[in-house]
Amino acid sequence: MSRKIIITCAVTGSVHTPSMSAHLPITPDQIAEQAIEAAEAGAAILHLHARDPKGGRPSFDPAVYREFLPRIHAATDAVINITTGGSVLMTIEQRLSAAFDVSPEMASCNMGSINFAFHTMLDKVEETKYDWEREYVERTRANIFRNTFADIEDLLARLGRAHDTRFEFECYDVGHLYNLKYFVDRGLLKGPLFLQFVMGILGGIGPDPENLFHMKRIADKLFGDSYQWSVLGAGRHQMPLAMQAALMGGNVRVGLEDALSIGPGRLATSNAEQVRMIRGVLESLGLEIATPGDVRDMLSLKGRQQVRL
Ligand code: KMH
Ligand code: ZN
Repeated sequence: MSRKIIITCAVTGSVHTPSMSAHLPITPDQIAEQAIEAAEAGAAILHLHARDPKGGRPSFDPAVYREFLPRIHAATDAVINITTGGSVLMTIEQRLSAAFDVSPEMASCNMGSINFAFHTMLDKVEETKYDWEREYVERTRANIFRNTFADIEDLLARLGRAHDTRFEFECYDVGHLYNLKYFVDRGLLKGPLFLQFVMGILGGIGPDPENLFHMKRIADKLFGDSYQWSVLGAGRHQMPLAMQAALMGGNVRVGLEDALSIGPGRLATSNAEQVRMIRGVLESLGLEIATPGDVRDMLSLKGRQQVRL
């Protein structure tokens, strides 16, 4: 039997702003429509953030999440994965509020504090659509994306153990693998683990192919064969790193949260376009695409009936 590969689609995120691409979903309708289309195209996991419908700022408001999550839940079988990273301007409690409200099958868990900077992203945009955009990206120059050991321990207890939510463990550098091992050794989380190697963020590990080999080598050493892994390459590194991951036995994450383009100089017109592109590549390599049901088995998820939607 051929290996089944998980496609995660990260639909909108909090890095990009509306002026960077007209195709970035902002309103609840747009987020729901693009997420549903991405699931139909083959994404088994949908990683979701919310945005203020007026102006597109990242939002933590559970009420805004509730304007699109029930529609996605009703229209697809996809595993809903809610961010706990939120955005650079949110407090830790704000970042967690939607996940506590919805009790999802999966949520992100960021494995360490880093400089997470994207202050150059609007350099080539002459005029922004909204006032907040320039100040927002500029603030990331001095920002620390906070995920201390205490923060992570709290998240594992209050969401992992209390809600039986499993995590997409986002590892932005090799040290984050050791941080995860610290929690595994203390029995603070349940397997099977799902690691997301995040590559190409300014402040994290670079998007070089040899870094992916190294991350994988160290993860093998720390976790043996008791983990699943995936790669998220930022910007133009998205597709090349996804292809490398697939060839190395890993899973892939695409979506407009991480990259707005679909090729040199060409904006993706939707999340589904990226999903269809990587799916075509994977199938041409003889790989089978995991269904949401496969993912529930592979990651021992609690099931969609347990989600409060
Ligand atoms: N956009 C990714 C690089 C989260 O949502 O928790 C970071 C991310 C964090 O996905
Ligand atoms: Zn995210």
